[in-house]
Amino acid sequence: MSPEPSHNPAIEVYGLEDRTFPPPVEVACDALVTGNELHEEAETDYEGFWARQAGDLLTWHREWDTILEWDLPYARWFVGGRLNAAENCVDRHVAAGQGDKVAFHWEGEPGDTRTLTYADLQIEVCRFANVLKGLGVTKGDRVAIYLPMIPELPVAMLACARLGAPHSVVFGGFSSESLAGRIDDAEAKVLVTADGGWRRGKAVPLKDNADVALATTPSIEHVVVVRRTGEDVAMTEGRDQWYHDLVEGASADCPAEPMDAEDLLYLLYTSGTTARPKGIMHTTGGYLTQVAFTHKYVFDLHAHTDVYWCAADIGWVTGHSYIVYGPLVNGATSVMYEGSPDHPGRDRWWDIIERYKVSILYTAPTAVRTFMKWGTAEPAAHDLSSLRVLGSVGEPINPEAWMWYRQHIGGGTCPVVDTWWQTETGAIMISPLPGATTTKPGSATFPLPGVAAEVVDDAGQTVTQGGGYLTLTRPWPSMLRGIYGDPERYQETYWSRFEGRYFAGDGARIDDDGYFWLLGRVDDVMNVSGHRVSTAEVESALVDHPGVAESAVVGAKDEVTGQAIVAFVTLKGEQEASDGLGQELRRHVATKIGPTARPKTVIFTDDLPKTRSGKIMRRLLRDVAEGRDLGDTTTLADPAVVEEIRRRATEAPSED
Ligand code: 7RM
Repeated sequence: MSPEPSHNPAIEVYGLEDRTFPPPVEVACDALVTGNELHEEAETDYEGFWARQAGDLLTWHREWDTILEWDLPYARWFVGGRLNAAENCVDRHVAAGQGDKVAFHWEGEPGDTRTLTYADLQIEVCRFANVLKGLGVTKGDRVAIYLPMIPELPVAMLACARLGAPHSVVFGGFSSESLAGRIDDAEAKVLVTADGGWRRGKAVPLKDNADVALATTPSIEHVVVVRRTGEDVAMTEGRDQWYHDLVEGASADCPAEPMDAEDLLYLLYTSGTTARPKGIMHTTGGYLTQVAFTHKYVFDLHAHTDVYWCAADIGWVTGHSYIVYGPLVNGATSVMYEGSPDHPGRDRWWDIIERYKVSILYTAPTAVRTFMKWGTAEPAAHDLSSLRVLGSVGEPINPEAWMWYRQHIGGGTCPVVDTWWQTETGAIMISPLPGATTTKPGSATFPLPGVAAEVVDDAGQTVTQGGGYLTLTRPWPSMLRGIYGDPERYQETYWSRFEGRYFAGDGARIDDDGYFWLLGRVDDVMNVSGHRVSTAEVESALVDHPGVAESAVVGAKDEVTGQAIVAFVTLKGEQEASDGLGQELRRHVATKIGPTARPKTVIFTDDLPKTRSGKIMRRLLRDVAEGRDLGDTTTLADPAVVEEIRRRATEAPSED
């Protein structure tokens, strides 16, 4: 345990992780970046640095006049420049002779497959763009997309981009109510959906859900329905049409609309502290520049040889930036998979990696921890030697999961890049570069070239060592341009807590070597007898115990200490919950971190409630914990608790 901090820090941090992993020779010898050159170039002139990336990575119809106009909190990048996103993702690769190159190796959950080359993609995108045009969609109109992970999803997004019609993709796991709210906020004119999608062998009834939503969405004039599952669906005369019928007669020739660099590319809704979700706005030139830059350098992309797989859903920003726009701008070959990781068996991912020889895998800590729970036999039974870089995103990745990922998926040699970013940042902001950065398990390491991040204390003073609030001190090309229809909320949410800084809502720590350690949302920081302890750190200590698969830690109101630490714990398959084990876990945390961080109560449960994007629903757990009489010891696997978690999780709105 490190000594108590001497001043009054925003977040106290005790845990120390001293393992380090320099870039492996096999990666470094051929890596795009092996030293500090990009960071140095960017620090000398960061606007010029981004302009060079914009010029190198994208094709422009007209060059920009000004790199950046910054009038806090409003940024305009590459002002006066004109380009089209679909053209950058598709046409220019075909024109450069790459038409036969595979853009997507797509695999459906039932095992059906489709291969889309860049030439195929061009035809599909143009045809569907003409379909949309025929339905009256013109530049500036919003199009809502509610599809499963099938090729028509990226095709529909790119068709919108081709016409300059911003898309609003709504994750297929969202309810009718969420869909309706998002359609109404954006006043979308057209909805693109499907009869359904496959998930764990079952057909998810997307069209049925959409029909419920459509009862309260007056702006929708047309609905286009992709046939995926073949289930019977109701088609409303005059409003609903089949995708395949429309596309059949459509021309494959559709000129791309030259867009202003600052024209809206898409809206993506993300939930905030209030019930009303925020329509995060992303524009064209800056967004594409930074997603292409980060996709190329963070994953050390060798576009001619790599097979890249981001296993997120396109309904989240990770899918927008790192399944669709980043990889396609870079002309990469990707895998895209429709379904769940345990269908038909728990080795589905490893089977996919082996068959397509995936070399770069990008996923979330929650997936890694699920695989840990399932054991090492499944990945060990497959040849995963094609992998060379592993990425993580979405939550803090605890050192044990990081080590497991590197060892059992990465064969003990692949660099792990822990990438910190948000829907609002549009692209990765803090991450190692696999050929250049010495990593530490659980640390996202350093801000990327061109990115300026600082940790500050409650008063907004810079913290150079220790814990505090993570802020961004300069505009960046892929930053959100606002919240759709609500400029005040934009200013208030992101730019008011610390003057002149963007506040991300996350806590972070900087260690003695200047490494950044993300500590999760500051709303998740607990206050125990005046000590501000991060939930992420206690969770990490718990998962470090060999019996623990996953944990979620919350601060519950406590008369004596203000808040008391309550740990919800799921155990690995072979472990039995017992009072003794509960005590052992409490001791384990006290030893790893310090007595302040010792959980008051440990509650064993089979499952943790998670959002659709895999983030733990701590607010819900806090309610469960606060509704109970917490003894000073552990609570055993209490069926009532488990029941309550389940009930509340089902009742909770299906927001992210
Ligand atoms: C990409 C994405 C954003 C929030 C963010 C953090 C958390 C994301 C990491 C992380 C620690 C990471 N967008 N987060 N990545 N925390 N380490 N590498 O997830 O808008 O859905 O969520 O996710 O709290 O603010 S998001």
